[in-house]
Amino acid sequence: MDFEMNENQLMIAQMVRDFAEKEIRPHFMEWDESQEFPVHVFKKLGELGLMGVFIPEEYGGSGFSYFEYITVVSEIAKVCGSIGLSVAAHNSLCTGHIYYHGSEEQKKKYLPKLATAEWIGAWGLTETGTGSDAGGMNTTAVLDGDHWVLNGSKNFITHGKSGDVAVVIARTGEKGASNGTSAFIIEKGTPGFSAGKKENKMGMRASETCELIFNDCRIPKENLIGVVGEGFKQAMQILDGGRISIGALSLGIAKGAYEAALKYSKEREQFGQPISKFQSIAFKLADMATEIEAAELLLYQAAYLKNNKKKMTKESAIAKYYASEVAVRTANEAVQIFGGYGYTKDFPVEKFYRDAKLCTIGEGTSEIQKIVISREILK
Ligand code: COS
Repeated sequence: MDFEMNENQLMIAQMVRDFAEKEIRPHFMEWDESQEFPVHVFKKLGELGLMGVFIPEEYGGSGFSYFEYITVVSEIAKVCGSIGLSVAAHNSLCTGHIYYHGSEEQKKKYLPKLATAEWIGAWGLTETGTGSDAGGMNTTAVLDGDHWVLNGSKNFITHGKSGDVAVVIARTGEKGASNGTSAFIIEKGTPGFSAGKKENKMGMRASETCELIFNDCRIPKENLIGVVGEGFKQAMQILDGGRISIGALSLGIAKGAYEAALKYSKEREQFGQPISKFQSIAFKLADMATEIEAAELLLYQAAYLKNNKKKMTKESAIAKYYASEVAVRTANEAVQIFGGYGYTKDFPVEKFYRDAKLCTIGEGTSEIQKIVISREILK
């Protein structure tokens, strides 16, 4: 395996860095404070082809591999985790679900709009009572003539309010049965479909998280994705890929925190010398650098398998589990290196610290990743 970034990745990394410096860095704290979801930023990212990173050009996307996808998400997250999270959720979940499991008609109808960010996508699996136990969902979809009728609600949905279209998994069969759920496409404005409470979060505050409510929501029969009963398995496959992007998000946050701490440690003087000269600080930096490089290699391993259409359930879970825990550890040590200043909002590390925590929870907690990994090992 080639460990160098390919030419495309180098070009994309530079493009994303330039974009993030100009369009994100000047505003990210303001969006964080006010919990504003800056839709206009995603429209611009769409113009750059970053909202349909792995969607083929024939459907309006960039047609890149997962290597480029890791570059996009991690470079954005080095500046702002919230924007990185929304890019990851839009690409992997809603857009990815329609691309990997939708019919040709559905792909032609929705992907060009999603890949260009004309439409923002949401994806609904989780419910109030079913987070880790995703298969136990209570939202139902019942066939009535030419329509499916949905009732229930989905929780913690990225772009739940601002999303123009959502892919939603609902119960169509027996509760607990692995073939008891199906996936549907639901457009904003459909009668009976609305957004509920917006969450007030610790971190990732500029990435909108909202409830979806279905009240006798009737959608055309053809909005079913794939066949009846496939919803849970489709969702698991989508999460296999999505976990690579959350790993990339974690990697970006860890790199952002590490780079800030490295720079500060060389500038900040105590006892007559830069604090980087003290072994206690230098060793923290050594640990951070080691773990970041290990996380990156794990991510590229999972991406390599995904690019080659090989099963990567275990590898993506390992990469996501490790990278997200590294993000939390690295951000924690970065705050420590900044000392009192790290605890203020004048420096970026407190935000990396708050944002990083989501990565060990979203798209499957670290504990769920360990279930996935151990089941794969013990099969
Ligand atoms: N790819 C394809 N199929 C998969 C799969 C995968 N990665 N993982 C599971 N399946 C299949 C299984 O093979 C099984 O099929 P059969 O019944 O035909 O044998 C079926 O799905 C049920 O799988 P399993 O028995 O493992 O389901 P569990 O209810 O035990 O759940 C976990 C498994 C815990 C792994 C799953 O519920 C999960 O990932 N939970 C976390 C959800 C999550 O990440 N939510 C965050 C969303 S934020 S966007």
